[in-house]
Amino acid sequence: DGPSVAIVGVTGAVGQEFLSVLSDRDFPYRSLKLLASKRSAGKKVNYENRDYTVEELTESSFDDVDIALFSAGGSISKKFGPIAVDKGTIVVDNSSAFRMDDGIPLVIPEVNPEAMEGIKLKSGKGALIANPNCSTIICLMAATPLHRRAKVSRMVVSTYQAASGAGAAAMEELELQTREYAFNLFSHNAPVLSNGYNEEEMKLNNKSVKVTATCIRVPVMRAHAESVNLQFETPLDEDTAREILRNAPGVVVIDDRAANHFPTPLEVSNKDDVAVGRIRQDVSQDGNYGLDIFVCGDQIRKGAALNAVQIAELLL
Ligand code: 11C
Repeated sequence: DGPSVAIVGVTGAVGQEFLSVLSDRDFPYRSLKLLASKRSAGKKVNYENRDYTVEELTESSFDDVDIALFSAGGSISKKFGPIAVDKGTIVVDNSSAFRMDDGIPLVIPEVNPEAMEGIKLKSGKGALIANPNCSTIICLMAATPLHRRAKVSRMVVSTYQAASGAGAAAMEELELQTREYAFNLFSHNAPVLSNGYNEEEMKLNNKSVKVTATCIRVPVMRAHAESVNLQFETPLDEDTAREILRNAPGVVVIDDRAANHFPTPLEVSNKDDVAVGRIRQDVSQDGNYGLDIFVCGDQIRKGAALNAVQIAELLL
């Protein structure tokens, strides 16, 4: 009969995608609660042939909720995440609110499912699990299988990010202002910090691998693209890397040099898999210690909703 599930922020771009992904993957649930701000409360939603009314998120929303998928922004997560946990709910949070907190697992199921050890449904104990930033998920889906073989010591990442990362309103704006956007791109809208990097670029940072990133917003609807330069501790040639990526779960290789066919944001939009191509030896590095790859992934799906639902599936 499955767990009782709540979606917090159901009217947003990721909230809506939670519903599609749960349905596509036949996620078993006993009951479903759709939560949003007061403004959206009362809206009717038909989902899997049942009528639901969106309810206002309040402190008593989590009585009898086993799993809550949150995507309503960091401040809502900070306030209501701990309230839900106190009620015994397992929260999968898509915001940046808890990602850097010690003791809160930050999980990509293909990368580190073991981080969730000890978190159990129906144990009576609530828990928080953080969903990583979308650019990070998409990058690591490709970089981790290579890291397992040859240990990445440094990464240079340049992103080309879709409007969806800035929410449903930004997607609408892109649609309305296509002429303006179509001939332009701009530095990511996240605040710029005193070191000159913006917050999105710093989110790609990690203690064990040196990372420098430049994040750019491009006039694309819902899939991010990333150029990633990898430096390895032990040699890795491009044919081996291609083979490793062909066998990596959640990854497809599109790397047809003869046809000049490589990953594009449009090709991965609404798809679950992250696509990798342009796999080549970095000629600026001696030996086989460097590779360049180009990665594309649907921002709302693997970058947000799908990853969160996969985390929830690990609990079943
Ligand atoms: C973007 N990656 O494309 C952001 C959106 O840390 O989860 C998601 C922000 C985050 O703008």
